[in-house]
Amino acid sequence: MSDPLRALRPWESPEVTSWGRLPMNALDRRTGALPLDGDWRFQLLPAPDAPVQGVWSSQPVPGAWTVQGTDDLPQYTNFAMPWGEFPPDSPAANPTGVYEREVDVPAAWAGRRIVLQVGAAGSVLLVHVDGRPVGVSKDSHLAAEFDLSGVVRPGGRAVLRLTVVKWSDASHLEDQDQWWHAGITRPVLLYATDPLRLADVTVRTRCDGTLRVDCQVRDAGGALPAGWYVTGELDGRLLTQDQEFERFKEKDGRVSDFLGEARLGTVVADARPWTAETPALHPLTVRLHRADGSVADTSHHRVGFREVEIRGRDLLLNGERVYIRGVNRHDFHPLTGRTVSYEDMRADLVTLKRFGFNAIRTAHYPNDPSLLDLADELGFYVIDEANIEAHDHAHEIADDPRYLGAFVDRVSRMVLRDKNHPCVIVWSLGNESDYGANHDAAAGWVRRHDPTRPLQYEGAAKLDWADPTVASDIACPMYAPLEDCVAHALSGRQTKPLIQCEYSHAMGNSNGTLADHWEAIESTPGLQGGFIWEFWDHGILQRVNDGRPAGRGGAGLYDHGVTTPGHRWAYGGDFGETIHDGAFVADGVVFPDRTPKPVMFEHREIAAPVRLAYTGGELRVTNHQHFRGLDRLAAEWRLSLADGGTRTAPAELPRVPAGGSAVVPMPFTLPEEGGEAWLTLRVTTADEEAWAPRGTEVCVPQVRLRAASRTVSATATAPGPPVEVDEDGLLVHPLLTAAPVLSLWRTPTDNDELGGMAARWRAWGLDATRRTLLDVRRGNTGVTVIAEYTTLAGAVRHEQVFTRVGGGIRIEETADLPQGLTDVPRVGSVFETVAGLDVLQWYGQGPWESYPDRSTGAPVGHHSLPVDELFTPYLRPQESGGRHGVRRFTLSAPDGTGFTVALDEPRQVSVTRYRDEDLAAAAHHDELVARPGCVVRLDAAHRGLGTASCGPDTSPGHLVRAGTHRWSWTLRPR
Ligand code: IPT
Repeated sequence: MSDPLRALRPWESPEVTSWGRLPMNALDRRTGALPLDGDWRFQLLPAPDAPVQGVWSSQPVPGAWTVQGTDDLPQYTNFAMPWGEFPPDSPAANPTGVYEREVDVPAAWAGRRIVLQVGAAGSVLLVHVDGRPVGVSKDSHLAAEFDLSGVVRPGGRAVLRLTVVKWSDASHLEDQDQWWHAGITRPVLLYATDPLRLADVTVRTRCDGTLRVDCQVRDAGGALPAGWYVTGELDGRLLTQDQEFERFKEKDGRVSDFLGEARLGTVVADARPWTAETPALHPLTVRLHRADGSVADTSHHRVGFREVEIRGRDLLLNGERVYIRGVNRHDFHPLTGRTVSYEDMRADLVTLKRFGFNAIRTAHYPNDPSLLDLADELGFYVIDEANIEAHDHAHEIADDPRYLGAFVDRVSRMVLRDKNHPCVIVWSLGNESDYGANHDAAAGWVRRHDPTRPLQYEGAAKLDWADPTVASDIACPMYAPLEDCVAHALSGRQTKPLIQCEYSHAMGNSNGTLADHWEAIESTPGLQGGFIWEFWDHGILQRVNDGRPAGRGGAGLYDHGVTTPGHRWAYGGDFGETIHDGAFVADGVVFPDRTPKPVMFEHREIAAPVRLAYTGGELRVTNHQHFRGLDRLAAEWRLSLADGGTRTAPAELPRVPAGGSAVVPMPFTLPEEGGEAWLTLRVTTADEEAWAPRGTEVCVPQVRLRAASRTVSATATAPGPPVEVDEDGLLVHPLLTAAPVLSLWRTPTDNDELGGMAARWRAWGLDATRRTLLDVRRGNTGVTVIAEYTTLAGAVRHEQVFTRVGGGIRIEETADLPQGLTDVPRVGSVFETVAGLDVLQWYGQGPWESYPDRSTGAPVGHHSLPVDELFTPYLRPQESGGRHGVRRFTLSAPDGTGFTVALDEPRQVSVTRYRDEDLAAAAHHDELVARPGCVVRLDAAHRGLGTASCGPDTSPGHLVRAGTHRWSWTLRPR
């Protein structure tokens, strides 16, 4: 083969991490560059050594060809490799994209150094210019630069060819839990510099205002560039150059490889420190001058004064132990795969900010560089993770010397790129790759190069959370049981901060017990937070008719988490893949279009910057932030009375510093009557914030001012027509199309399925219990119906006592679950209504969906929503739409007809358009057909959600056990 790059077969050589590639640096060369984005000529070869044909199509750059009309479609696997070859091999069938275009090199670049930057391409990139081999690069999530000076001619036209090989030895290091894609996924550009140039700039700060800027200067000219110097300007203030030296070898007035270094510094007495709450950035300009003072090169930075330190078992930010309220984030978009725009990334961060998150782990590779710019600006603590996940072959690779270079290369290049971002507080060596010498080599490089930040690696930390010798300064387990974390913190053995790198798996209807985690974190020294898995549900928008990704043409074909007809959110297996991991790719806190799932509201409240307490008749407001006062927040009081509606009053937040609290006057006098009373402080932004307009709701802390008076529920029987039951003992009611019967089933959530509970419940037959009527006893004021429900773990006796009460019917129910039936999904009633009852009003927790172990963030109050908006459209249909702590609800039609149900105590209730069998029959949300009436479920007990799809189940207190369950409710016309 004539092409030497392809002849070398770099796709099967782990030792080859690059060839002809320039070193990574922290300079942003985008300004003044020539963007090469847009349509490129394209052809997809079946293998990297297949001949290039004369026939071209076109592909947009940046973009993944897997979602842009080719036959090579996305494939989802968690950690299984999509093919069987062992490392370092890859399959012979290996889609290879050849991208080509002409470039007109500006004539004005004569005499300058010309560099090509490819933002990201993978898994292997080969670069040719005018048929000439220029370079090779691996690492699908970092940029590669190539020096084209002398290769292209200023004023001339060059043909640029970028060949992207999909599978390689490097794929074994990129085995992350996400879709497999291929293409040139970040922008491509050409830029020019003076031969004398800044090669890198390293910014270091302390929170006392100390600034140190280390500049590396190189010259490509060959002659000694004597007399150069650098200057710096921070917020308009000049920095002084206090050190300078040069390293090079000179011979006959020529230098081999000139390297000059200069240090700039200052102490900014009034520096505003950078924190996630107060992300103050100071503009810094660094200029490289020639001897005559003219400027050869300039670089711009934004400096955040901050310091990270581990002291004992605390991670300190500017000396303060900050809680890490994190999420794992992938670069993801439902139309473009892993190509993400600045606006999209900004929207991600704005969403996170509005829901109380302050930290991001860039799972599991360096994210798009703009993400870090935005994190600096909006305020997030970032764990920057290298692109190493050898999951399927972790054990073979971690110690394989053929991969040693790749480990050091991937980690060091990330650090070199991102070191100046104040947002980056911790480096991560990667994910789920066992632990071996290759990790220690990379860790050694990081510790030497950047002693200002801790590093972490779960694979090393997990051996022993306290071992100081392993390559992890943080104990960063994943999905550790909360009891284990607490026990470690209390053991006296803890040596490192404990911050879970992944916890609370958000697959489907999930994140049960999140509040328990935070209660423990906020009360246990040594526990400091964690990163929820994960931000995105990675559903790719797919056309149902031809099974193709909708691609960029799908813009606007979804809304509020739901696709428009003819489309669906594809997950694993939907593109015809045989090896896949199904809906495990849909495990985020937002839908594929970034619509927040209900857990986001739970998180927002758990992270509330303002807390409310009511004890001993005293109302106390606490500022729960680390650095800010309450001055940029506004608030309003809301009083919710069980029997008296809602009242509001303006609230004045006390002027207390971070961590401070104050007693505030009670804003309302409670009426004598009215039963239960709840006081809510609705906190909003008082000013325009970078992440939210003024008036955006921030949290709604709530306290109970008065408990419900335990008046024995309206027992007074009333005269009237007798309660009617049919020959099967089923209630006959004009508004009900299916009478209330016992339900022991919920359509399994992803947690129920993957945690193995659903299989047990099915084995017991809970999804298909058979009801046998045992007895019907009619009395003066009512009827008693006794039935038996058969399960394979024993029969359940169910009794319903129907009594005529003032204007309605009271239903007292008892279910006796035999001992074999312990841990069932629910015990409760289910019935169906006539069509037309389209609005639900309720007094209880809301307005968003809540479950027994995910109900901290749903305040008690009077809520109202159309029935169609109650159901949460999880990608794979499952139990959803529940509301916790419901005391009373009304279903009504526009003409005012309908009925009200009053419950004996706060209960789990759901009103949806779907029976369990409807949900079970649908694999995707778009397959569901809404019934005209409502399916109403009200529960004596409902199992917690937990997170067992990957991690701990719900807590024992949220299991539904065997024994006798009693509940009662009244049904009255509206
Ligand atoms: C863990 C992975 O790190 C993450 O990428 C994701 O797969 C997550 O689980 C589950 O969605 S690995 C798991 C085997 C603990």
